[in-house]
Amino acid sequence: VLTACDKVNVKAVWGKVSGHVEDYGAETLERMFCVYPTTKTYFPHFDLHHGSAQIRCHGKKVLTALGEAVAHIDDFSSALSKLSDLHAKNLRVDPVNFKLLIHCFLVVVAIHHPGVLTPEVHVSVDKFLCAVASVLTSKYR
Ligand code: ZNH
Repeated sequence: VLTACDKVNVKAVWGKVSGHVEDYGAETLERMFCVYPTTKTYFPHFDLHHGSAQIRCHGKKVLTALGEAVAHIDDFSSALSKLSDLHAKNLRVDPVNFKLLIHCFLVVVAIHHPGVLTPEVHVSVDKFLCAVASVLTSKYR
């Protein structure tokens, strides 16, 4: 459960991210595909080379969706309901992959904003992202 303090921390971090959703989204995906190559199996139809327009576009979509969740932080499961249906019914992404994406995103934030992810803030953002992932994987069965 996110505390009031977690919510403040998540919103503060999002304030740093929101102006860079395409860049940070693309970096997150590129890092995930490089470090955890099995994640590439979900994107056989994508050009996965550095600078790929498809990666940039998809990265922007993913981070924009996270931004929606931040904007509705008190009720993000309804805000993400359609996306949850899509991941459960069409995409069927193995839940382990969400951890990998979350990790890569945190690394990208830490690189661009050293000092922002204090241990306390890191915990809050990780809690939030894990909660989002559990919504996106909640309709699998
Ligand atoms: Zn996902 C899609 C979000 C995770 C895989 N996604 C998607 C989209 C979005 C998202 C927004 C778009 C939709 C439409 O179009 O409508 N994701 C997301 C988020 C997350 C995720 C927020 C976390 C947190 N995913 C994920 C993972 C994976 C994935 C982990 C694997 C690895 N997705 C995916 C795919 C798709 C998507 C494959 C489809 C793409 C295309 O375009 O085709």
